[in-house]
Amino acid sequence: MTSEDILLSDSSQLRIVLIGKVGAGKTSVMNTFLRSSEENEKPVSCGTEPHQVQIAGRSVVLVDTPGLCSTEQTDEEVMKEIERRVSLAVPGPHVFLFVLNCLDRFTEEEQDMVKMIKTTFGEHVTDYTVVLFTCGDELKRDGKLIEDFIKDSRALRGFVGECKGGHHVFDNRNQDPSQVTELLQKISIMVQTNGGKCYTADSKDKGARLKKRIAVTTGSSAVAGAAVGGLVSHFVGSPLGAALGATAGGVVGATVGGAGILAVEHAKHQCMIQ
Ligand SMILES: Nc1nc2c(ncn2[C@@H]2O[C@H](COP(=O)(O)OP(=O)(O)OP(=O)(O)O)[C@@H](O)[C@H]2O)c(=O)[nH]1
Ligand SMILES: [Mg+2]
Repeated sequence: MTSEDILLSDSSQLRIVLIGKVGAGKTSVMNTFLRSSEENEKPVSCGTEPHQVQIAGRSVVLVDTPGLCSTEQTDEEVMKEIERRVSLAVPGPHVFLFVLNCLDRFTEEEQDMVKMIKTTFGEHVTDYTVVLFTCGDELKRDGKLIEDFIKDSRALRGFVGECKGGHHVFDNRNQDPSQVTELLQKISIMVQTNGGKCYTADSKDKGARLKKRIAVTTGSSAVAGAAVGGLVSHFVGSPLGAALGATAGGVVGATVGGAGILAVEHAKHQCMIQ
Protein backbone atom coordinates (compact mmCIF):
# COMPACT_ATOMS: atom_id res chain seq x y z
CA MET A 1 0.00 0.00 0.00
CA THR A 2 1.47 3.40 -0.92
CA SER A 3 1.31 6.34 1.46
CA GLU A 4 -1.28 7.92 -0.82
CA ASP A 5 -3.47 4.81 -0.52
CA ILE A 6 -3.23 5.08 3.26
CA LEU A 7 -4.39 8.71 3.16
CA LEU A 8 -7.23 8.02 0.77
CA SER A 9 -8.37 4.80 2.41
CA ASP A 10 -8.85 6.50 5.74
CA SER A 11 -11.79 8.87 5.50
CA SER A 12 -12.25 9.35 9.25
CA GLN A 13 -11.49 12.48 11.19
CA LEU A 14 -7.92 13.57 11.82
CA ARG A 15 -7.34 15.85 14.81
CA ILE A 16 -4.27 18.08 14.75
CA VAL A 17 -2.88 20.31 17.52
CA LEU A 18 -0.33 23.01 16.69
CA ILE A 19 2.18 23.64 19.44
CA GLY A 20 5.45 25.59 19.76
CA LYS A 21 7.28 28.76 20.61
CA VAL A 22 5.76 32.20 20.28
CA GLY A 23 6.05 33.41 16.70
CA ALA A 24 7.09 30.00 15.35
CA GLY A 25 4.37 30.18 12.71
CA LYS A 26 1.57 28.09 14.27
CA THR A 27 -1.31 30.32 13.15
CA SER A 28 0.28 30.67 9.71
CA VAL A 29 0.36 26.86 9.48
CA MET A 30 -3.32 26.78 10.46
CA ASN A 31 -4.03 29.27 7.66
CA THR A 32 -2.06 27.21 5.15
CA PHE A 33 -4.35 24.29 6.04
CA LEU A 34 -7.48 26.46 5.82
CA ARG A 35 -6.42 27.84 2.42
CA SER A 36 -5.95 24.35 1.03
CA SER A 37 -9.27 23.09 2.36
CA GLU A 38 -12.19 22.23 0.09
CA GLU A 39 -14.16 25.01 1.78
CA ASN A 40 -11.28 27.41 1.00
CA GLU A 41 -11.72 28.90 4.48
CA LYS A 42 -10.62 32.45 5.18
CA PRO A 43 -7.40 32.93 7.20
CA VAL A 44 -7.75 33.54 10.93
CA SER A 45 -5.65 35.88 13.04
CA CYS A 46 -5.73 33.67 16.11
CA GLY A 47 -7.25 30.23 16.29
CA THR A 48 -8.89 30.12 19.71
CA GLU A 49 -11.54 27.65 18.51
CA PRO A 50 -10.98 24.37 16.67
CA HIS A 51 -11.56 24.52 12.91
CA GLN A 52 -12.98 21.59 11.03
CA VAL A 53 -12.33 21.44 7.29
CA GLN A 54 -12.22 18.90 4.47
CA ILE A 55 -8.83 18.30 2.90
CA ALA A 56 -8.16 15.63 0.27
CA GLY A 57 -11.51 14.02 1.07
CA ARG A 58 -10.80 13.85 4.75
CA SER A 59 -12.21 15.70 7.75
CA VAL A 60 -9.42 17.55 9.51
CA VAL A 61 -9.81 19.31 12.88
CA LEU A 62 -7.20 21.97 13.60
CA VAL A 63 -6.46 23.33 17.07
CA ASP A 64 -4.11 26.30 17.38
CA THR A 65 -2.42 27.08 20.72
CA PRO A 66 -0.71 30.15 22.22
CA GLY A 67 3.08 30.32 21.95
CA LEU A 68 5.44 29.21 24.71
CA CYS A 69 8.44 31.35 25.76
CA SER A 70 6.23 34.44 25.65
CA THR A 71 7.30 37.65 27.36
CA GLU A 72 3.71 38.47 28.27
CA GLN A 73 2.71 35.31 30.11
CA THR A 74 4.56 32.70 32.12
CA ASP A 75 5.05 29.29 30.52
CA GLU A 76 2.85 27.80 33.25
CA GLU A 77 -0.04 30.10 32.29
CA VAL A 78 0.46 29.37 28.59
CA MET A 79 0.69 25.63 29.26
CA LYS A 80 -2.63 25.69 31.15
CA GLU A 81 -4.27 27.23 28.10
CA ILE A 82 -2.52 24.71 25.79
CA GLU A 83 -3.90 21.86 27.94
CA ARG A 84 -7.38 23.37 27.69
CA ARG A 85 -7.10 23.62 23.91
CA VAL A 86 -5.76 20.05 23.63
CA SER A 87 -8.84 18.90 25.54
CA LEU A 88 -10.94 20.44 22.72
CA ALA A 89 -9.53 17.84 20.32
CA VAL A 90 -11.76 15.16 21.88
CA PRO A 91 -11.24 12.27 22.32
CA GLY A 92 -7.61 13.27 21.70
CA PRO A 93 -5.36 14.59 18.97
CA HIS A 94 -3.87 12.15 16.48
CA VAL A 95 -0.88 14.40 16.08
CA PHE A 96 0.93 17.31 17.69
CA LEU A 97 2.61 19.44 15.07
CA PHE A 98 5.60 20.84 16.90
CA VAL A 99 6.13 24.04 14.91
CA LEU A 100 9.68 25.39 14.63
CA ASN A 101 10.89 28.30 12.55
CA CYS A 102 13.84 26.96 10.61
CA LEU A 103 15.57 30.33 10.91
CA ASP A 104 15.76 29.86 14.69
CA ARG A 105 18.50 27.80 16.25
CA PHE A 106 17.50 24.95 18.54
CA THR A 107 18.83 26.63 21.65
CA GLU A 108 18.46 25.70 25.33
CA GLU A 109 15.21 27.67 25.35
CA GLU A 110 13.74 25.38 22.67
CA GLN A 111 15.12 22.31 24.45
CA ASP A 112 13.54 23.44 27.74
CA MET A 113 10.27 23.90 25.89
CA VAL A 114 10.43 20.30 24.67
CA LYS A 115 11.09 19.16 28.27
CA MET A 116 8.07 21.12 29.48
CA ILE A 117 5.84 19.61 26.81
CA LYS A 118 7.03 16.12 27.81
CA THR A 119 6.43 16.90 31.49
CA THR A 120 2.91 18.07 30.72
CA PHE A 121 1.82 15.47 28.18
CA GLY A 122 4.13 12.56 29.04
CA GLU A 123 7.29 11.25 27.38
CA HIS A 124 5.14 9.29 24.91
CA VAL A 125 3.93 12.56 23.34
CA THR A 126 6.74 12.16 20.77
CA ASP A 127 4.98 9.01 19.48
CA TYR A 128 2.31 11.41 18.26
CA THR A 129 4.50 14.24 17.04
CA VAL A 130 5.71 15.60 13.71
CA VAL A 131 8.27 18.43 13.75
CA LEU A 132 7.00 21.01 11.29
CA PHE A 133 9.51 23.61 10.14
CA THR A 134 8.16 26.91 8.83
CA CYS A 135 9.88 29.46 6.60
CA GLY A 136 10.74 26.88 3.96
CA ASP A 137 10.90 29.84 1.53
CA GLU A 138 13.79 31.39 3.47
CA LEU A 139 15.60 28.06 3.54
CA LYS A 140 15.17 27.72 -0.20
CA ARG A 141 16.38 31.29 -0.76
CA ASP A 142 19.56 30.47 1.17
CA GLY A 143 19.98 27.29 -0.89
CA LYS A 144 19.85 25.09 2.22
CA LEU A 145 18.27 21.72 2.84
CA ILE A 146 16.30 21.06 6.02
CA GLU A 147 18.30 17.86 6.52
CA ASP A 148 21.50 19.94 6.78
CA PHE A 149 19.82 22.28 9.26
CA ILE A 150 18.81 19.29 11.40
CA LYS A 151 22.21 17.64 11.08
CA ASP A 152 23.98 20.79 12.31
CA SER A 153 22.44 20.54 15.80
CA ARG A 154 22.89 17.42 17.87
CA ALA A 155 19.96 18.35 20.12
CA LEU A 156 17.64 18.96 17.18
CA ARG A 157 18.79 15.76 15.48
CA GLY A 158 17.98 13.88 18.68
CA PHE A 159 14.56 15.45 19.05
CA VAL A 160 13.52 14.93 15.42
CA GLY A 161 14.74 11.32 15.73
CA GLU A 162 12.45 10.83 18.75
CA CYS A 163 9.35 12.07 16.94
CA LYS A 164 7.61 9.13 15.34
CA GLY A 165 6.09 11.26 12.57
CA GLY A 166 9.48 12.67 11.50
CA HIS A 167 9.69 16.16 10.06
CA HIS A 168 8.21 18.27 7.31
CA VAL A 169 8.72 21.77 5.89
CA PHE A 170 6.08 24.39 5.16
CA ASP A 171 6.37 27.58 3.23
CA ASN A 172 3.38 29.47 4.56
CA ARG A 173 3.72 32.09 1.83
CA ASN A 174 3.15 29.42 -0.80
CA GLN A 175 -0.38 28.55 -1.96
CA ASP A 176 0.64 25.13 -3.31
CA PRO A 177 -1.58 22.61 -1.48
CA SER A 178 0.83 19.70 -2.12
CA GLN A 179 2.86 20.61 1.00
CA VAL A 180 -0.33 20.04 3.02
CA THR A 181 -1.30 16.74 1.39
CA GLU A 182 2.28 15.47 1.75
CA LEU A 183 2.18 16.32 5.46
CA LEU A 184 -1.19 14.57 5.81
CA GLN A 185 0.35 11.47 4.24
CA LYS A 186 3.19 11.53 6.77
CA ILE A 187 0.68 11.91 9.59
CA SER A 188 -1.44 9.05 8.21
CA ILE A 189 1.58 6.75 8.19
CA MET A 190 2.37 7.73 11.79
CA VAL A 191 -1.25 7.11 12.83
CA GLN A 192 -1.16 3.69 11.15
CA THR A 193 2.08 2.92 13.00
CA ASN A 194 0.28 3.88 16.23
CA GLY A 195 -2.40 1.31 15.41
CA GLY A 196 -4.92 4.06 14.59
CA LYS A 197 -4.83 5.37 18.15
CA CYS A 198 -4.82 9.02 19.05
CA TYR A 199 -2.87 10.56 21.93
CA THR A 200 -4.33 10.18 25.39
CA ALA A 201 -2.70 11.29 28.60
CA ASP A 202 -3.32 7.92 30.20
CA SER A 203 -1.32 5.90 27.69
CA LYS A 204 1.84 5.45 29.73
CA ASP A 205 3.20 7.96 32.24
CA LYS A 206 0.05 9.71 33.39
CA GLY A 207 -1.86 6.46 33.12
CA ALA A 208 0.49 4.78 35.57
CA ARG A 209 0.26 7.74 37.94
CA LEU A 210 -3.50 7.90 37.53
CA LYS A 211 -3.96 4.19 38.25
CA LYS A 212 -1.74 4.55 41.32
CA ARG A 213 -3.87 7.46 42.50
CA ILE A 214 -7.03 5.45 41.88
CA ALA A 215 -5.58 2.58 43.90
CA VAL A 216 -4.92 4.74 46.95
CA THR A 217 -8.43 6.14 46.86
CA THR A 218 -9.92 2.66 47.12
CA GLY A 219 -12.37 2.63 49.99
CA SER A 220 -13.16 6.33 49.70
CA SER A 221 -16.50 8.01 49.25
CA ALA A 222 -18.48 9.22 46.24
CA VAL A 223 -16.57 12.49 46.34
CA ALA A 224 -13.31 10.64 45.75
CA GLY A 225 -14.94 8.64 42.99
CA ALA A 226 -16.13 11.77 41.24
CA ALA A 227 -12.71 13.37 41.58
CA VAL A 228 -10.91 10.45 39.98
CA GLY A 229 -13.47 10.22 37.20
CA GLY A 230 -13.24 13.97 36.70
CA LEU A 231 -9.48 13.71 36.34
CA VAL A 232 -9.90 11.08 33.66
CA SER A 233 -12.53 13.15 31.91
CA HIS A 234 -10.25 16.20 31.98
CA PHE A 235 -7.62 14.36 29.97
CA VAL A 236 -9.98 12.63 27.58
CA GLY A 237 -12.61 15.34 27.36
CA SER A 238 -15.43 12.94 28.23
CA PRO A 239 -17.91 13.37 31.07
CA LEU A 240 -18.14 9.57 31.26
CA GLY A 241 -15.15 9.34 33.59
CA ALA A 242 -16.79 11.67 36.13
CA ALA A 243 -20.11 9.85 35.90
CA LEU A 244 -18.53 6.44 36.33
CA GLY A 245 -16.33 7.61 39.18
CA ALA A 246 -19.18 9.31 41.02
CA THR A 247 -21.53 6.37 40.62
CA ALA A 248 -18.94 3.85 41.70
CA GLY A 249 -17.96 5.98 44.65
CA GLY A 250 -21.55 6.31 45.76
CA VAL A 251 -22.15 2.58 45.68
CA VAL A 252 -19.00 1.48 47.37
CA GLY A 253 -15.63 3.17 47.73
CA ALA A 254 -13.75 0.01 46.95
CA THR A 255 -14.93 0.02 43.35
CA VAL A 256 -13.60 3.49 42.62
CA GLY A 257 -10.35 2.16 41.22
CA GLY A 258 -12.13 -0.20 38.89
CA ALA A 259 -14.44 2.52 37.61
CA GLY A 260 -11.53 4.87 36.95
CA ILE A 261 -9.61 2.20 35.06
CA LEU A 262 -12.77 1.37 33.11
CA ALA A 263 -13.01 5.02 32.13
CA VAL A 264 -9.37 4.96 30.98
CA GLU A 265 -10.04 1.85 28.89
CA HIS A 266 -13.18 3.48 27.46
CA ALA A 267 -11.14 6.54 26.48
CA LYS A 268 -8.55 4.36 24.74
CA HIS A 269 -11.28 2.59 22.83
CA GLN A 270 -12.90 5.88 21.79
CA CYS A 271 -9.60 7.09 20.37
CA MET A 272 -9.29 4.33 17.82
CA ILE A 273 -9.99 5.46 14.30
CA GLN A 274 -13.17 3.75 13.17
N1 LIG B 1 8.63 34.00 5.24
C1 LIG B 1 7.82 33.29 6.01
N2 LIG B 1 7.29 33.86 7.10
C2 LIG B 1 6.47 33.10 7.87
C3 LIG B 1 6.20 31.75 7.59
N3 LIG B 1 5.38 31.26 8.54
C4 LIG B 1 5.13 32.28 9.40
N4 LIG B 1 5.79 33.41 9.00
C5 LIG B 1 5.77 34.71 9.66
O1 LIG B 1 6.16 34.53 11.02
C6 LIG B 1 5.47 35.45 11.85
C7 LIG B 1 4.81 34.70 13.00
O2 LIG B 1 3.82 33.85 12.48
P1 LIG B 1 2.52 33.39 13.31
O3 LIG B 1 1.81 32.41 12.48
O4 LIG B 1 1.76 34.55 13.82
O5 LIG B 1 3.25 32.66 14.52
P2 LIG B 1 2.55 32.00 15.81
O6 LIG B 1 3.37 30.84 16.16
O7 LIG B 1 1.12 31.78 15.57
O8 LIG B 1 2.76 33.15 16.88
P3 LIG B 1 2.02 33.27 18.33
O9 LIG B 1 0.59 32.97 18.15
O10 LIG B 1 2.29 34.69 18.73
O11 LIG B 1 2.71 32.30 19.20
C8 LIG B 1 4.48 36.18 10.95
O12 LIG B 1 5.03 37.43 10.60
C9 LIG B 1 4.37 35.29 9.73
O13 LIG B 1 4.04 36.01 8.56
C10 LIG B 1 6.80 31.16 6.42
O14 LIG B 1 6.66 29.97 6.09
N5 LIG B 1 7.61 31.99 5.69
MG1 LIG C 1 -0.55 32.36 16.68
